[in-house]
Amino acid sequence: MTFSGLIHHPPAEWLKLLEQARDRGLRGGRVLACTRTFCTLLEAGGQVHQTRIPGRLHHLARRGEGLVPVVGDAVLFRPERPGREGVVETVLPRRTCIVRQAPGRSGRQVPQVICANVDTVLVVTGLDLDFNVRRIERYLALVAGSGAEAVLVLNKVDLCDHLDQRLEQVGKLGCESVLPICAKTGRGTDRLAPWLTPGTTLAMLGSSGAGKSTLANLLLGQDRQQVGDLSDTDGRGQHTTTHREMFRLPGGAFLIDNPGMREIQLLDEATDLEEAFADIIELGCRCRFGDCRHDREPDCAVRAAVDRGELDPDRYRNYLQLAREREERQRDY
Ligand SMILES: Nc1nc2c(ncn2[C@@H]2O[C@H](COP(=O)(O)OP(=O)(O)OP(=O)(O)O)[C@@H](O)[C@H]2O)c(=O)[nH]1
Ligand SMILES: [Mg+2]
Ligand SMILES: [Zn+2]
Repeated sequence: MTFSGLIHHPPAEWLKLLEQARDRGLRGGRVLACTRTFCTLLEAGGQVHQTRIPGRLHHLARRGEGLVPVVGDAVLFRPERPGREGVVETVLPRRTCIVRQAPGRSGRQVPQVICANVDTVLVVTGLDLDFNVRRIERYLALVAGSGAEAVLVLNKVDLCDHLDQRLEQVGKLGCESVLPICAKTGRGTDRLAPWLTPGTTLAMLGSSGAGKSTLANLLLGQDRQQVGDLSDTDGRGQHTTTHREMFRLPGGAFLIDNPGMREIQLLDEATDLEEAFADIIELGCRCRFGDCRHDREPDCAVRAAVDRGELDPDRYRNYLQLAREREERQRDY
């Protein structure tokens, strides 16, 4: 068995490792769902295996010598036999990973990989009260640091009377693909087709209530994921989806539905400011000081661009805020 159908163009390294492990009775699979100790795997032939994650993997990971599986990972595993459970042996090197901040043992926020080997992240935002340009910008920065491509999905067009204005607002964020859709009826979702080729992996990120699971059900063609009911709440603080899970879509692409994220979890080490704010970095080359922070330094080309009206002041402020937060975190470590 290879990884065929499980991922688009499996890296040569994976195939080599699988080949070497075959003599030891190991096989390759992808993680559909997992807890700390158990993992549901999909094998190339379509077989699903329930496997144990041995303590050894956690030990090794703590020493920085290995990985503990997350959804989307490719692994080598020993299949179950009568009277014996299947076991995950190794996690194969990750092509990309999506990282968020999570409270660590000390209570301090630490980076945590939430899913791996994702080709495209759908940043899902509702065009209702959920809409917040600064938050979208943070999601895009998080994706920029992950190695995956970002597609901005503006959901609930049916509830929006001023789409043009919204499109103009997000137009300044530099995301190439912006898709207004209605996940409830499917309107506009055919434009997702180019990202749904067989073997590609998509993950959805966005606040609770943005409509991620509604979109997952639509793409799956069936109601697999429970959808939230916002009618009797203000739509905040309630997570309908509590587990992360990867689904195989009818066309052969994979889709990871995530629980909604809290704001704080967006600020993370992997956030790639340089990539997300490429326009500001470029302007910064013309500042008087090479290490200009674009704050109060004299002859700052970035501030000059804001003054001339060439750079959106909100975008500039958000950049300063994120850069400051990153600096503080780096001081903490
Ligand atoms: N009007 C309208 N409502 C929608 C649309 N898409 C989703 N909804 C509604 O929004 C609510 C939340 O949808 P979910 O799919 O559960 O949201 P979610 O992003 O999965 O939320 P969490 O699982 O909590 O992270 C539900 O009541 C959906 O019916 C849409 O396109 N238009
Ligand atoms: Mg959900
Ligand atoms: Zn400057």
